[in-house]
Amino acid sequence: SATATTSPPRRDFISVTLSPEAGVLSGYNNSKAWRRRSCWRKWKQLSRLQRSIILFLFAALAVCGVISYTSVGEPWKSLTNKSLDDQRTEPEIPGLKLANPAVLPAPQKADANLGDYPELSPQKPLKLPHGRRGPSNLQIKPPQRDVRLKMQQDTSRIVEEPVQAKKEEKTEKSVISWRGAVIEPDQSTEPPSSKIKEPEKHSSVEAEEQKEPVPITERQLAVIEAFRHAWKGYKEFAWGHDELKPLSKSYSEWFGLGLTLIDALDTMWILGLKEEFEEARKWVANDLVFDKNVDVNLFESTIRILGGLLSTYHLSGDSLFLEKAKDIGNRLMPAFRTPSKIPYSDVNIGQGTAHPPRWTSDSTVAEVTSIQLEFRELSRLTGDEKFQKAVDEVMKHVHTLSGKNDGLVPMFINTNSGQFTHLGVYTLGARADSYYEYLLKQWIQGGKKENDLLEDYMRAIEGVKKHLLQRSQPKKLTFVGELAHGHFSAKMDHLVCFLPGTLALGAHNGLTADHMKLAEALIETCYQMYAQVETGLSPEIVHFNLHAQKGHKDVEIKPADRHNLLRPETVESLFYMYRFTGDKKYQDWGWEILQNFNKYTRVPTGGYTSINNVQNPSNPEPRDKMESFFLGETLKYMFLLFSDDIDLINLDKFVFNTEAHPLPIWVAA
Ligand code: DMJ
Repeated sequence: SATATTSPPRRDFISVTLSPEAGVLSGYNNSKAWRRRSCWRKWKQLSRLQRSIILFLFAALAVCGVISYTSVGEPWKSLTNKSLDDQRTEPEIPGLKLANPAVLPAPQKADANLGDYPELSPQKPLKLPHGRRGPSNLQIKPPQRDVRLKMQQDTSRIVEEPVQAKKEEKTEKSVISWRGAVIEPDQSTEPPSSKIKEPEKHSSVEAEEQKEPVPITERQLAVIEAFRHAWKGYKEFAWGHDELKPLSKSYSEWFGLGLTLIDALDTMWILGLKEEFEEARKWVANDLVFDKNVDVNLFESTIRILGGLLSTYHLSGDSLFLEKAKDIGNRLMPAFRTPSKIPYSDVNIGQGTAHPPRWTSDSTVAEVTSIQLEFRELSRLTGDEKFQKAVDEVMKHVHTLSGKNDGLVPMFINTNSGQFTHLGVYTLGARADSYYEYLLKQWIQGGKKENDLLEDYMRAIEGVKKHLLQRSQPKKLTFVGELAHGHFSAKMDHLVCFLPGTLALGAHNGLTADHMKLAEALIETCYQMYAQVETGLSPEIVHFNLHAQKGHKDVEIKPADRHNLLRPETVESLFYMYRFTGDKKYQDWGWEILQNFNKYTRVPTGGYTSINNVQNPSNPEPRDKMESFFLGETLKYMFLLFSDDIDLINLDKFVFNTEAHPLPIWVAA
């Protein structure tokens, strides 16, 4: 530019003079006065521009300082508050440690597991959910939540904290809601490849509170009525005992531990029966004592008592139930003291001794492999690894055993040798059923990272397809038979009707769409096991006709098998099928079943009874016993089946144990 040629630009610069003499001459004179004088002199030697630049730099630094304080300060503040909070919420239960994070396996993405399984492919889109809804349907308004919970819910990140008893107590009021509808945000997991849309994430509690409640349906009200009727009988004639005998207006004992009451706790919570729940809670607090010289079956007491207490703890946030769960969990541990670590079937919970049945040293395969969800959860909650270690060891051992047939397991396992016994007989019914169910459910519980479980499950379903599936005549119903030493038998236990629900759950969690197809076929069969019978109630066991014969239905019933114990499996599967497809026919089928229970098993003075003859509507021969699973499972699944609220025990947050007690799915990152 012209200016540049006529008048050379003045170069302003800041010079910093490092004077070696200064130190030497003054003997490293570092006195404050000297430094002040020398700085001042230096400052005065600077040009005005140099001084302005320095002042500007200082001003800029000051502004940056203020900005960074406000943005960094808040998180620090909340971090500090959080740690104080944590300190305040140390567990109160004596001996109850904080959950050891090591117990919770590190989460892993679902698809990370799929690599090993070429046949695993994401499920094809199913029908979109029926009645999508936002909020939980709170029949009874939950108590006001506290501020801390609000803050947790405000965060969009979902983090699972180890549950701490005192923390639960502190937040008890805020977490408690009726019908299990308020689920702590930290109990959520990574969404599976679900075709049902995830509930919308709300950024504030206010938004959540504004969500429209899902109205309770007429059919749900009918279930509540049925439950109340059953409870009336139990309360009047069997309070605190194991099972109601509704005809003789008395009770029977199995373990003497109030089995029906404990099994029914979370059902009451889910149905919103507040008064009944409070009364039962009082019994648990004051009268439930495990220090008793009594033999209990490890499996039955785990799924009903330990499972029932754990799920009630999760739904209610009441640490009483965790204390009791811990007590019974510890008392069951002697069962694992065997040469093979395969547990004995029976434990004396007062004496701390365990033994196999009198006639054998074998245990039932389904029993030793269907206690894992409960013991693993107990470890997670207490921080005591011993529970999980014991049951994981069983699974690892069974995983490696020979004697399987394309993933199908025999029915017995020896507690000394650890080997399968009575080889060659394969069923999905009694003694093997829930082995298959728990393979999938443990995999889901643990965040879908335990590949051995998934592998065993996938193999087993392939084994079912290869060896046990057949079609009946005349309706060509797909059913699961049994294999005995190479011979196929067209016999199917009602117990097998858990399978369609389990298959659907697997498909919902990203397993192959074939499983859903099979589930659809099998649930139709299970429904026909009711529909083709005179009372509209299924017998315990059916035999399917493989060849068409004039005047014969698909289903044949042998005299010894025509009883009905009020079992849940078909209703359970109907619930899963409705949740995942939204097809109303499943609700209609369940409704028919409920009506037939009311017609043939309801005892006017209170309670329901199992019956001896489903083929005789004029005299179904009441057996005078109401099994605890009628309240624990059958009516619970009915209520959930008739609900249009996917948040009423959200299947992406909870996994049901084999006694229908929902336990949280551990968080996947
Ligand atoms: C229940 O105790 C459980 O569902 C178990 O897995 C099988 N038997 C009964 C119900 O039929």
